[in-house]
Amino acid sequence: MMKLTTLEEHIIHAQNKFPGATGDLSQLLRDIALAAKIISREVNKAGITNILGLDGASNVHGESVKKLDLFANEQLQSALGRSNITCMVISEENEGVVRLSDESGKYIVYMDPLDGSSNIDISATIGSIFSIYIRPESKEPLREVDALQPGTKQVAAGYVLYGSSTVMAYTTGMGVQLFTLDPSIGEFILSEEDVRIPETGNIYSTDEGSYIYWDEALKKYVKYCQAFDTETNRPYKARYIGCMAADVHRTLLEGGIFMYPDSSKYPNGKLRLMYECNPLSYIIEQAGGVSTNGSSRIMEIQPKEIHECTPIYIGSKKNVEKLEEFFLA
Ligand code: AFP
Repeated sequence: MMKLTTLEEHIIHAQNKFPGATGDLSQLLRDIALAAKIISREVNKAGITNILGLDGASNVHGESVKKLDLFANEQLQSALGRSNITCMVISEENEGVVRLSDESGKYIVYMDPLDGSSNIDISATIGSIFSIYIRPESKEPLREVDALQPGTKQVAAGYVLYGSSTVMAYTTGMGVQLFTLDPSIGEFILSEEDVRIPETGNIYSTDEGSYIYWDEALKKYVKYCQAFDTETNRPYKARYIGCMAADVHRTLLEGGIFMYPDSSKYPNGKLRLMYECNPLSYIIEQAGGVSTNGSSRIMEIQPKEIHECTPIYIGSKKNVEKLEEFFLA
């Protein structure tokens, strides 16, 4: 019989490779996984329990908030508050930072509790994204600025997708591990270890309906993707789910490129640096891919504010390099 490895076992095994490890990060990942299981359960019964739909409020970006967003936000925050190892949480759903009761906790966690919320009403894939930093050593009380660290300082990051199955991918800087939730036993089971993104792929993913707002270089690159060329397997396919975590997950497994550019509509891009772009960049880089804002590596951007936006081009090395040629031309 095939031996199954649970997420818990995998985390403990990884921790054992570091004799001095306190186990705090492992506990944090387990807490996130627990919240993910509860969110997954709720997502699956959302249609039946009438949890779908607007609750009438707006989030800090003026976007309408749905009940599942609030539920996911609460579940993740309460899971992170369980073990007194997280001092501060920054969530897409909260305007300011959320200080947890034990401010001596070692970790700062960014999260997008429910990415792709416009997919809720159509029962399409949504996700949760997380990114973990160490609180800087200081005798000063905890400040918001302590959370403004570049993505290169992440100690762990990952996402959970609630799709045709629930999957969780995470990295602690030692490759990307992928798990699938078996709902009958309530366990995330290892489905792929050390996932590698294909070096090149034939899928491009972007909101092409916004073409009119784009720079010329990007327009030309997309025309390149659509041109016929047997040697480079073009024309590429276009795929766009409208949930970055899901689009990046497909890119991770099948290769290609995901793009959310700056444009005349969104001069700084629309996706959030700290809880969308950095964690997904960490995953993609750990799998051998590339992530840039068009001129710099996403993970090297020094953040100025917790909710800031950035353009992003992320995916297979060769695809992103080709796009960069168009930007440099
Ligand atoms: P929400 O989490 O607020 O629904 O936003 C999802 C998202 O940030 C990202 O996951 C998608 O890729 C992107 O927005 C979709 O944006 P467009 O609707 O502008 O294509």
